[in-house]
Order: sequence, then C-alpha cells, then structure tokens
Amino acid sequence: MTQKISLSRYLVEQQRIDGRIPPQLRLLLEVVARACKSISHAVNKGALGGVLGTASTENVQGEVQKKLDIIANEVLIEANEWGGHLAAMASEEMDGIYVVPNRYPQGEYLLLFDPLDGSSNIDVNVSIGTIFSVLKKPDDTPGVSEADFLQAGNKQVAAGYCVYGPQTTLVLTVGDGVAMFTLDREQGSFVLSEENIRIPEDTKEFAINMSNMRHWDDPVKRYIDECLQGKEGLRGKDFNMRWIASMVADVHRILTRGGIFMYPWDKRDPDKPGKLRLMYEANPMSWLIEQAGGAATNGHQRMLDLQPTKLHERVSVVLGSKNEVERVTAYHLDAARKKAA
Ligand code: AHM
Ligand code: MG
Repeated sequence: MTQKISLSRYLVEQQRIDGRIPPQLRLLLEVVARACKSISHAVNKGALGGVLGTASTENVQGEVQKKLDIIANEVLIEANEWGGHLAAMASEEMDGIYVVPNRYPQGEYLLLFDPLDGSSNIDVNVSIGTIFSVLKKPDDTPGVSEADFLQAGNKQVAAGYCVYGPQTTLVLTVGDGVAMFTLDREQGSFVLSEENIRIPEDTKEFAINMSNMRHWDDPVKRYIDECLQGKEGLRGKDFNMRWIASMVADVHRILTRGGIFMYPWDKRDPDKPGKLRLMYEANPMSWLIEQAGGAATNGHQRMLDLQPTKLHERVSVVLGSKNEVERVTAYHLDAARKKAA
C-alpha cells in the first residue's frame, strides 16, 4: 500500500532537505493550514451555520463584506497571533496591518492574506478560497510597520491558497515547485495528492470577464479577438472559455490543466491599475504559477519584480501557460512602443 504523506510530514521532510523550511516557517504553514481547515468547515455548513449573506460593513476598498469574509479573517488572525512565528499580518479585509499583540512573542515573518477570495460566489455555492503570502520582516528595522510589507513578490518565502470546492485543496510553494494537498475529512488532515505540478506551455483555454470587453485596452482586445477567430484565424485552433469569478478556482484549473487568466486594466476606472490586489492575490498566485513553469505579468513586466508602494495596491493580471502570457505581454509592449514612436 502506498503511504499517505500528510502536510506535516511533507513539511518536516522539506525542513530536513538543506534546511529548506526553517522551523518557524514550518509552524506558520501548519497554522495557516489549520485555519484553512476551520474556514472549510464554516464554508461547508453554509445556511446551516448561519454564515451566508452580507455583513453590514465595508472593507478598506469600499466593498461590502460578506459574513464569511469576516469569519475567515478572524479565524486566520486568531490562529496565527499567538504562536510566536509572526511579527504582523495584513489582509484584504483590514485597513492597516495587524501587529502581533505584546502579550505574545514576536516572530520574524509577515503573513498576508485574502481570507476568502471570490466572495461573490459564497452564497451561490461555487468554489471560493483563501490566498496567502509569507514574507520575512527586514531585520534592519526595529518594531514592525506597513513599510516592512512593501517587498516585491520575488521576496516571498512561501505562498499558497486553499480552494473550498467539491474538495478542499491546499496548494503550496516554498520556492521548490508546487505541491497539492487534499483535505481528508475523516482523518482531519491535508494529504499530499500531487507534487511537482507543471503547467503546459500552450493552451486552448482562456479566462477573462468578457462582459468588460468594451472597456479593454487594444492589446487585450487583439489577443481575445484572435482566440475567438478559432481555427479559421491566425491562431489556427479553437479556444474554450472559462470564468469562475473566483481567482483561486480559475488558478487552480490552470495549475491542473493549463490556461491563461487575465484581469486586465480597463477604461471603467482608468486611474485604477486593475481590480485584483498585488500583495495578497497577484503575488502569491504569480509565484505558484512560475514555480509550475508558467508565467505572470502585469501586461508589461514580470509580476514578481513589481515594487509595491502600498498595502492594498491593485494591479493588472496576466498569468498562466507560458507561451500565451508571453504573447499577451508582447502585444502590450508592441502597443506601448507604437504609442511612444
Ligand atoms: P474578492 O477578493 O473581493 O472576492 O474579489 C476578487 C475576485 C477574484 O477572485 C475574481 O477573479 C474576480 O474578483 C471576479 O471579478 P468579476 O466579478 O469582475 O468577474
Ligand atoms: Mg480576492
């Protein structure tokens, strides 16, 4: 019988290989996984747990919060504040950073999360998830401040998400490939279900909210037009479209069978660089995608090289199968060159 490898065992073994995961980071990841397990239970209860519907509050970006957004945020904070592995946390659902209270020891890591991504899908029973990113607090500064969080995505030391769908699956990278763990509800633990995930470099599947088409910029229109022309057009093949409106679920599909995901800048609100958030959505997902052999850009530059200027910064997102992402990026660079000429 093949032995099941739990997340705990996987992390211990990774720690043994060249000390790849320091003990504090291993503890942090175990705690995040435990929190995701609780969120998964709350999500599963749905109407029976009284967790559906809207709360009467808004988050810092002026979005109405769902009850489960708030519950998931609290679960992550309560699970992580006392273990001594963190200095502070930042979340889509909180205006400022949450510094670990004085009554607990302070650790050297910073945790960022979108506690429940795809919130518009909560009440309709469609996959949603938690996205997280881990940074190290710069050790040249005393205390901890928002500035400590403003590090490029290439500085992440761990990143992942947990998707609450037909199965609950935790997907993780610590910079050595991508591994997937499925929640075994009877055992109460995450079990390794796949390692060394690879995304095919080519794809026939794209994910974008087509209802925004009239607002898109020319390079995005050009790319999607070519996909829509199918076999008869320049691409010489038919494309399929998927849009779940939960980035976690769309990215999970791409990690599983390839594809391209885009939430580009558009003309609805020209001063807003995009809808999705750089630090707790785009960066962790981009690192996972790169670790699986894919690519991620903001249309112009590698996502992971962008220097954040604020915690809740938004960004245009293009990620997934390498050759498609490179094509979309080339179209943007081409348009920028022509504009400058
Ligand atoms: P959220 O973090 O408030 O849930 O918003 C992010 C979500 C992504 O998961 C998803 O890709 C996108 O917003 C869907 O946007 P739209 O409703 O415009 O299709
Ligand atoms: Mg989100």
